[in-house]
Amino acid sequence: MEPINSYNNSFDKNIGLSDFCFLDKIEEIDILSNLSTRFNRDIIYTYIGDQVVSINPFSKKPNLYDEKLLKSYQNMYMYEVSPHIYALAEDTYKKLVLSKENQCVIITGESGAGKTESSKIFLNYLKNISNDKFNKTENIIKLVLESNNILESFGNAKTLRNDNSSRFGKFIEIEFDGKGSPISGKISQFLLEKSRVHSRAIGERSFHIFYQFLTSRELTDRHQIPSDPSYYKYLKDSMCYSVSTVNDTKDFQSLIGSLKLLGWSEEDMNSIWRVLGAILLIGNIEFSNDVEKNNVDAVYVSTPDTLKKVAQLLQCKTDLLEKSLISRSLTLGAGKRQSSIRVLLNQSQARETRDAFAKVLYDRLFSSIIERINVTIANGIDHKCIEMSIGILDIYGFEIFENNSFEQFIINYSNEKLQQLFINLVLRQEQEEYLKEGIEWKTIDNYFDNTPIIDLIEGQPVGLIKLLEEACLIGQSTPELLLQKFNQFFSKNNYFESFESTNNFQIESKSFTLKHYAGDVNYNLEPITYIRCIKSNNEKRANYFDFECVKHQIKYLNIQETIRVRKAGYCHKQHYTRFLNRYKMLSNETWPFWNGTPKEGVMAIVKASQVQNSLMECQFGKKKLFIKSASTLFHFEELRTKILPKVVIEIQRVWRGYM
Ligand code: AD9
Ligand code: MG
Repeated sequence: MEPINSYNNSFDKNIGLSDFCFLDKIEEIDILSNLSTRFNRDIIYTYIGDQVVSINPFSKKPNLYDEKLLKSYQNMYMYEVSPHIYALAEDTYKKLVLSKENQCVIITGESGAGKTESSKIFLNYLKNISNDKFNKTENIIKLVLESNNILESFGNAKTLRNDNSSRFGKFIEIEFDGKGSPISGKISQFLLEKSRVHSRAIGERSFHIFYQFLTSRELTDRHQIPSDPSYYKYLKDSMCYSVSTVNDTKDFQSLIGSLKLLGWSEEDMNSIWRVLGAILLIGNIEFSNDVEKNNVDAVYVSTPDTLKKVAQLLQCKTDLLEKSLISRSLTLGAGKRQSSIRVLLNQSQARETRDAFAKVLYDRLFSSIIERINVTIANGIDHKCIEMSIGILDIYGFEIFENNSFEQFIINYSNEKLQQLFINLVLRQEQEEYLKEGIEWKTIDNYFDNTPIIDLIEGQPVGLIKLLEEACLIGQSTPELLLQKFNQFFSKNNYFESFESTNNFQIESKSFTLKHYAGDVNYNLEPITYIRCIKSNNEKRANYFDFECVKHQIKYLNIQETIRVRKAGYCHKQHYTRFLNRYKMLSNETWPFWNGTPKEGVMAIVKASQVQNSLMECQFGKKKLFIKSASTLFHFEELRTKILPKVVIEIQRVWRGYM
């Protein structure tokens, strides 16, 4: 492990450099070599200025997170300590308290890179510092971490890429009062992959909760449903029931503990189990053609016992449930002439309705659980007491499977948007600001810009989403027609390619490929502050650094260009007036009163503070001061902390003189 205070710019061949910005050459090989040197020494974190790059070791490193180490990050600055998510969490908290402005941490990386684990490590740090500072035993962050446990049971699943893959995006906000004490929290969820309830790739599982629930014989007996997962069609189809790295029995006990801690009673929990049991059994409902009634297309439920059991679990009438599965209502006319009729469904329509029903039930269950968690962690706090917040965004990572459907399209589109935000904030706007402020700067523009692919997806009036939306509204569209439309508009687009193929079973398949920033993905049209996380290998092998796999991620995450901008750029910028107000006591010229321009005042402060290498470290823009390294920023902060008691005494003396 790296010594805690090993943040320095001298190269140590054993542990590499703690900040990529210290690299002399920023070629891909230099980045990879630094990363692998550190990885082989069990050092998984490296800075790029104020960003943390984390590389997933796929093995537990308890020493890296023990309490003693955690405590050693408290009250330290990022530049004083070895790279860690704890350092970023401490820095984020410090910035929150100092600036009284909301902070946000965005965690990116592909599926299985370690985003969710990083978000928990970050929260764990905040939990501990707020415990120490505010002496609260049951603090709000502890409740948020418990809630996370619940959300992972209901929202995570084993995929081919990650045994505990988040199948939804979440934004966690910890809300603070003016003193920096966490008093409340909020969780927002996006894009739950609800189709996982009825279908998924072979070798993957549905959401963890189904398998966890079935481990409890007591509960399955109580609700009189089979406990064998293979009984349920929805679980059977993907042929995977257990995962070597997951202990469903233990996880279920831990889930019950979290539910109780967050205030769920036995009765509340029973309603969850009833809905879960119903969803599983809905998948076993089958339909037959109603030949007797001479209507060959119309269907009836051919598994009446299952239907009855589902109705019993959902506490609804069996005949109404059947009616809603085998028919749909159609509204005709408008205004006073409006009337509705029931249209009977054929077999495939009834099956689609059944699966949609299971999907919606699960989605509502998930949303209702989050709503309830939010009530608990809102802590009954009056909104007026909330002055600032730290937000942590953890969405599911970029995915490329053999079979990619609508879900992957949406997941990858979200990741493109995040990548665009990163490019805009860190690479584009940062450089534009230097130029606007008249700072000497040589533009770095050879980064991977993903604007063309985003334009292709969300373009107006024609983009893939727009055309997809139109096809859904028309209702009569087919994969063939949709692909024709896509081709009509995008056949010459460099980021789009379409395919029509026939497989061994003579089934024609329609698909298209998008050239995403993270790689090419073939989508099937047929129905079937950053913390940058890197996966060390694709096989989830412990402590194994796969050069090609890491190299690919370094490229598309724009790590090389980020280092260039961060290394040559400025870690901090502040409006002159704000800087002057905060640090005016550092110069006799500006303290206690300053009559010149804010820019001249700031120049006087910088001069009086004897910043080392001040010509390099501080650049004076038109409206703002630009500071090159974190250590210089903290130099001002340390001087201020030292001088502040004297200033307070002086103010008191002047005050007494007036009285
Ligand atoms: V996904 O987009 O939700 O599919 P994540 O969230 O990026 O993905 P996750 O945090 O779930 O990945 O990490 C995947 C697995 O890698 C975890 O279950 C751990 O077994 C392993 N992991 C991740 N980070 C660490 C770490 N810092 N130390 C040890 C880790 N193991
Ligand atoms: Mg995750």
